[in-house]
Amino acid sequence: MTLQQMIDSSDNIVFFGGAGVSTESGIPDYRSADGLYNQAYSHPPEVMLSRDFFRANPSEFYRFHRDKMIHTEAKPNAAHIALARLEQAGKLRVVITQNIDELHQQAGSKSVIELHGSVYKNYCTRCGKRFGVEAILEAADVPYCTCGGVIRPDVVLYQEQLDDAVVEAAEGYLSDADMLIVAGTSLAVYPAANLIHLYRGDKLALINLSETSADSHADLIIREKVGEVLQQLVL
Ligand code: CNA
Repeated sequence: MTLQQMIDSSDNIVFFGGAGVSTESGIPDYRSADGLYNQAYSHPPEVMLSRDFFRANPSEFYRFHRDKMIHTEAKPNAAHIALARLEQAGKLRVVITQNIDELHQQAGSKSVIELHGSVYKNYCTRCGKRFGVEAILEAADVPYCTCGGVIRPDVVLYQEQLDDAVVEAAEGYLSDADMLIVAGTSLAVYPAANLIHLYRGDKLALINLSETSADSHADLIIREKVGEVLQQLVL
């Protein structure tokens, strides 16, 4: 079956994506050749974006976070737009994303599960007050709340657990799906990557430029750019 045929015969599709969905919007992923793992930093991203590092070196954490994780100029690309259309057409139930950039919502997707949170949501670690991304961008160094507490992004840092309710919602969609599209993710970050194994159907389409650990489970593998692939779909 082609991707088009799989989609034509489905009406309960789940899309599971990662940083590769946003590279065509100009946001680097982690593990591609020009991804963040291959740029010179004092530590790899999983150290800089860990809870211990945030607590010990908040200033350095925020330098990296502002520089590499916040992309307010980025616009949704063909992949985000095609997925929003698939949802409007009644075919796609949910986008489950590891991304923290809100580009799916910007493209018009209503049903989005953010496994790792969003850089646009932030809160005070002392009083809980909520802040937008401006509080982070406008601060010269570590952003502080008026109560004196450090503000942190509402993203799941390395060494932190995913939110139970968020995971349960993703699990429900994946176990019910009649088709699963996995795209733009190396499937190297756990526990998120394990979730796709809850899908039990026979239409698992994998769109990824490089190999993943789920290739042997896939019913269809497309090694092309996800935006270019999805924009060719006829809905
Ligand atoms: P990753 O490990 O960097 O893997 C990305 C995968 O996408 C690689 O296998 C690439 O080959 C592939 N890829 C890159 N561009 C494309 C493309 N145009 N079409 C198809 N495939 C492509 O990223 P994961 O998402 O798997 O890792 C999970 C981390 C990365 C999550 O915790 C994210 O929060 C984090 N992250 C998010 C963003 C973002 O929000 N845009 C950016 C960078 C990292």
